[in-house]
This record gives sequence, C-alpha cells and structure tokens, in this order.
Amino acid sequence: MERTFVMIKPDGVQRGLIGEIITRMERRGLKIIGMKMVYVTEELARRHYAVHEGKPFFPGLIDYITSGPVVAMVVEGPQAIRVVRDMVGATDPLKAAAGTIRGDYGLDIGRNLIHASDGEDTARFEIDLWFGREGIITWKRDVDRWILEKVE
Ligand code: IDP
Ligand code: MG
Repeated sequence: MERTFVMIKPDGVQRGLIGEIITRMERRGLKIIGMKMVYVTEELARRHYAVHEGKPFFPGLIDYITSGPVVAMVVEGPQAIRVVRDMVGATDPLKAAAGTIRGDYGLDIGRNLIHASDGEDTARFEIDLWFGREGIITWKRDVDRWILEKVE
C-alpha cells in the first residue's frame, strides 16, 4: 500500500471542482486518509515548491498557490503515487491527455488545478510537511474487499 499527497489548487477550489476531483479518486477506489482546507502561507508554499526555486515561473507559482484556499489530501492505494499522477495528467493541460484531470478541466500550465507527489521521497516529504503524523486518519473501509482481492 502506498500513500501520496494531493492538493486541489486555488483554481480548482474557486471553480467548484473539489467534488469532481475527489469523486474521481473515490471512484477509482483510492482511500482518503487525510483531508483539510488550507490557506497556504508563503512559507509553506516556498517549502513545498523548494525544488523549483530560481526557475522563471517560481514567483508566479508562489502567488498562484497562495491566492486562495486549497484542499490538501493524503490518498492511499496500491501504487497510489503513480496511479494519481496518471489521473492528474501532464503538467501543461494543453498537453494532458483527455480523461485526465488537467486534460479535462484545464487550458493553462499556470492554472493546472491539482498537485500530486511525483515519487516516494517527495510523497514522504510532502505528507510530513502538510500533515505530520497526527493529521493521518487510519480507518477501516468495509468496501475494500470489493476493490482489492486481498485486504489486510
Ligand atoms: P507537476 O505539478 O506536474 O509535478 P512541476 O514541473 O513539478 O509539475 O511544476 C510544479 C508546478 O509549477 C506546476 O504544476 C505548475 O503549477 C507550475 N509550473 C511549472 N512549469 C510552469 C511554467 O512554465 N509556467 C507556469 N507555471 C509552471
Ligand atoms: Mg512536481
């Protein structure tokens, strides 16, 4: 079982797409084990996007991510990191495949609706940054046996 960090960015929240996006993940069978609405501070934004510091789009990215509330989540499932990245689609919505979240709802790389961790180390770092240990809810989901052949 793998955990990944997902964030519905301010444009997703403003456009009323929180439900659409969460519904896709629920329908896939992914399990939400952490969720909160957050006004991202500049400090959190800079830490979250530290790897992009110095790039030309960095100042705009910090403005964007701090421009309104976001919905932050921890999502669990088999190969959840890759599965969610595949559902999210390419960084530039103009290049994202139809059927992906960015490919279905976006048109601009600077307004691409959603963030998802891109690997195991990033997922660990981001879950810790946004939720710590207390923020994670471990709960038993009764429907799991209809989604996964083998449930622990
Ligand atoms: P990702 O979100 O698909 O992992 P990254 O390359 O990690 O994409 O970039 C992080 C975020 O920075 C993107 O989701 C997007 O919001 C923003 N971004 C990346 N490249 C550009 C750009 O060229 N112009 C504007 N914003 C960008
Ligand atoms: Mg990234």
